[in-house]
Amino acid sequence: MSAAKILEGMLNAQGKSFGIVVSRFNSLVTRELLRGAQDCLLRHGVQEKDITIAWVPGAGEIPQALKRLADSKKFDALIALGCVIRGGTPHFDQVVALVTRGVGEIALQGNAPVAFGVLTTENLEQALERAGAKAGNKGWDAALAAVEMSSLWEKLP
Ligand code: INI
Repeated sequence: MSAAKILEGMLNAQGKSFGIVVSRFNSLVTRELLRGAQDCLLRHGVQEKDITIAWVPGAGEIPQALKRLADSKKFDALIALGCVIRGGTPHFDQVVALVTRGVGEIALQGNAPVAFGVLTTENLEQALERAGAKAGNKGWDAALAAVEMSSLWEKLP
Protein backbone atom coordinates (compact mmCIF):
# COMPACT_ATOMS: atom_id res chain seq x y z
CA MET A 1 0.00 0.00 0.00
CA SER A 2 1.32 3.44 -0.94
CA ALA A 3 1.63 6.13 1.72
CA ALA A 4 1.98 8.81 -0.91
CA LYS A 5 0.02 11.99 -0.36
CA ILE A 6 -1.86 12.68 -3.58
CA LEU A 7 -2.86 16.24 -4.39
CA GLU A 8 -5.39 16.81 -7.15
CA GLY A 9 -8.03 19.35 -8.07
CA MET A 10 -11.76 18.76 -8.19
CA LEU A 11 -13.99 19.92 -11.03
CA ASN A 12 -16.31 22.01 -8.89
CA ALA A 13 -15.72 25.76 -8.93
CA GLN A 14 -18.70 26.94 -6.89
CA GLY A 15 -17.97 30.27 -5.20
CA LYS A 16 -14.78 30.85 -7.18
CA SER A 17 -13.80 33.88 -9.27
CA PHE A 18 -12.22 33.68 -12.72
CA GLY A 19 -10.56 36.28 -14.90
CA ILE A 20 -10.43 35.89 -18.67
CA VAL A 21 -8.22 37.90 -21.01
CA VAL A 22 -9.32 37.55 -24.62
CA SER A 23 -7.91 39.20 -27.74
CA ARG A 24 -10.01 40.87 -30.45
CA PHE A 25 -7.68 39.99 -33.35
CA ASN A 26 -9.32 37.11 -35.24
CA SER A 27 -12.46 37.71 -33.17
CA LEU A 28 -14.42 35.35 -35.41
CA VAL A 29 -12.45 32.66 -33.57
CA THR A 30 -11.77 34.25 -30.18
CA ARG A 31 -15.41 35.06 -29.42
CA GLU A 32 -16.16 31.35 -29.85
CA LEU A 33 -13.28 30.45 -27.52
CA LEU A 34 -14.77 32.90 -25.01
CA ARG A 35 -18.24 31.42 -25.43
CA GLY A 36 -16.79 27.96 -24.75
CA ALA A 37 -14.85 29.13 -21.69
CA GLN A 38 -17.89 30.85 -20.17
CA ASP A 39 -20.08 27.81 -20.81
CA CYS A 40 -17.54 25.56 -19.09
CA LEU A 41 -17.23 27.82 -16.05
CA LEU A 42 -21.00 28.16 -15.61
CA ARG A 43 -21.46 24.40 -15.92
CA HIS A 44 -18.89 23.83 -13.19
CA GLY A 45 -20.74 25.99 -10.67
CA VAL A 46 -19.27 29.45 -11.28
CA GLN A 47 -21.71 32.36 -11.06
CA GLU A 48 -21.81 34.80 -13.98
CA LYS A 49 -21.02 37.74 -11.68
CA ASP A 50 -17.78 36.00 -10.67
CA ILE A 51 -16.40 36.03 -14.23
CA THR A 52 -14.40 39.09 -15.30
CA ILE A 53 -13.57 39.48 -19.00
CA ALA A 54 -10.85 41.82 -20.30
CA TRP A 55 -10.65 42.36 -24.07
CA VAL A 56 -7.26 43.33 -25.53
CA PRO A 57 -6.42 44.27 -29.14
CA GLY A 58 -4.22 41.31 -30.03
CA ALA A 59 -2.55 38.27 -28.53
CA GLY A 60 0.59 40.37 -28.03
CA GLU A 61 -1.25 42.42 -25.42
CA ILE A 62 -2.63 39.42 -23.47
CA PRO A 63 0.29 39.24 -20.98
CA GLN A 64 -0.05 42.91 -20.02
CA ALA A 65 -3.69 42.63 -18.97
CA LEU A 66 -3.17 39.15 -17.54
CA LYS A 67 -0.45 40.44 -15.23
CA ARG A 68 -2.72 43.17 -13.89
CA LEU A 69 -5.42 40.59 -13.12
CA ALA A 70 -2.89 38.24 -11.52
CA ASP A 71 -1.35 40.99 -9.41
CA SER A 72 -4.80 42.01 -8.13
CA LYS A 73 -5.00 38.61 -6.37
CA LYS A 74 -8.78 38.77 -6.82
CA PHE A 75 -9.06 35.61 -8.91
CA ASP A 76 -8.90 31.91 -8.15
CA ALA A 77 -7.66 31.28 -11.70
CA LEU A 78 -7.06 33.10 -14.96
CA ILE A 79 -7.61 32.11 -18.57
CA ALA A 80 -5.81 33.52 -21.63
CA LEU A 81 -7.71 33.27 -24.93
CA GLY A 82 -6.43 34.31 -28.33
CA CYS A 83 -5.81 33.22 -31.88
CA VAL A 84 -2.63 33.71 -33.88
CA ILE A 85 -2.81 32.60 -37.51
CA ARG A 86 0.37 32.30 -39.55
CA GLY A 87 -1.22 33.52 -42.79
CA GLY A 88 2.13 34.08 -44.47
CA THR A 89 3.33 36.81 -42.10
CA PRO A 90 6.69 36.70 -40.28
CA HIS A 91 4.90 38.64 -37.51
CA PHE A 92 3.38 35.28 -36.49
CA ASP A 93 6.55 34.03 -34.79
CA GLN A 94 7.06 37.26 -32.90
CA VAL A 95 3.47 37.39 -31.63
CA VAL A 96 3.55 33.71 -30.65
CA ALA A 97 6.84 34.20 -28.78
CA LEU A 98 5.51 37.30 -27.03
CA VAL A 99 2.30 35.69 -25.83
CA THR A 100 3.71 32.28 -24.86
CA ARG A 101 6.68 33.69 -22.97
CA GLY A 102 4.58 36.42 -21.35
CA VAL A 103 1.78 34.14 -20.19
CA GLY A 104 4.32 31.58 -18.98
CA GLU A 105 6.16 34.16 -16.90
CA ILE A 106 2.95 35.39 -15.26
CA ALA A 107 1.92 31.82 -14.47
CA LEU A 108 5.24 31.17 -12.74
CA GLN A 109 4.96 34.31 -10.64
CA GLY A 110 2.40 32.28 -8.73
CA ASN A 111 -0.31 34.83 -7.92
CA ALA A 112 -2.93 32.65 -9.62
CA PRO A 113 -2.97 29.57 -11.81
CA VAL A 114 -3.16 30.46 -15.50
CA ALA A 115 -4.70 28.36 -18.28
CA PHE A 116 -3.42 28.86 -21.83
CA GLY A 117 -6.12 28.94 -24.49
CA VAL A 118 -4.26 30.75 -27.24
CA LEU A 119 -4.54 29.01 -30.61
CA THR A 120 -1.55 29.09 -32.93
CA THR A 121 -2.52 27.72 -36.32
CA GLU A 122 -1.44 27.67 -39.93
CA ASN A 123 -4.77 28.95 -41.26
CA LEU A 124 -8.30 30.05 -40.36
CA GLU A 125 -9.76 26.61 -41.04
CA GLN A 126 -7.54 25.00 -38.38
CA ALA A 127 -8.48 27.76 -35.94
CA LEU A 128 -12.23 27.35 -36.50
CA GLU A 129 -11.88 23.59 -36.07
CA ARG A 130 -10.56 24.28 -32.55
CA ALA A 131 -13.17 26.93 -31.70
CA GLY A 132 -16.27 24.78 -31.58
CA ALA A 133 -16.04 22.56 -34.65
CA LYS A 134 -14.53 19.11 -35.19
CA ALA A 135 -11.56 19.53 -32.83
CA GLY A 136 -13.73 20.77 -29.94
CA ASN A 137 -13.42 24.15 -28.28
CA LYS A 138 -10.03 25.01 -26.80
CA GLY A 139 -11.59 27.82 -24.80
CA TRP A 140 -13.76 25.25 -23.05
CA ASP A 141 -10.68 23.06 -22.46
CA ALA A 142 -8.66 25.95 -21.04
CA ALA A 143 -11.50 26.85 -18.68
CA LEU A 144 -11.69 23.25 -17.47
CA ALA A 145 -7.96 23.33 -16.72
CA ALA A 146 -8.50 26.58 -14.82
CA VAL A 147 -11.30 25.00 -12.77
CA GLU A 148 -9.12 22.04 -11.83
CA MET A 149 -6.11 24.23 -11.04
CA SER A 150 -8.18 26.59 -8.87
CA SER A 151 -9.08 23.59 -6.71
CA LEU A 152 -5.57 22.14 -6.66
CA TRP A 153 -4.26 25.60 -5.67
CA GLU A 154 -6.04 25.34 -2.32
CA LYS A 155 -4.35 22.02 -1.58
CA LEU A 156 -0.77 22.72 -2.63
CA PRO A 157 1.65 23.46 0.22
N1 INI B 1 -2.51 39.26 -33.11
C1 INI B 1 -3.28 38.16 -32.93
O1 INI B 1 -3.94 38.03 -31.88
N2 INI B 1 -3.33 37.20 -33.88
C2 INI B 1 -2.62 37.30 -35.05
O2 INI B 1 -2.73 36.38 -35.90
C3 INI B 1 -1.80 38.43 -35.26
N3 INI B 1 -1.02 38.58 -36.49
O3 INI B 1 -1.04 37.66 -37.32
O4 INI B 1 -0.36 39.57 -36.70
C4 INI B 1 -1.77 39.43 -34.25
N4 INI B 1 -1.01 40.54 -34.37
C5 INI B 1 -1.19 41.71 -33.55
C6 INI B 1 -0.44 41.63 -32.23
O5 INI B 1 -1.04 40.69 -31.35
C7 INI B 1 -0.45 42.97 -31.50
O6 INI B 1 -1.77 43.37 -31.25
C8 INI B 1 0.25 44.09 -32.33
O7 INI B 1 1.56 43.69 -32.63
C9 INI B 1 0.30 45.41 -31.51
O8 INI B 1 1.10 45.26 -30.35
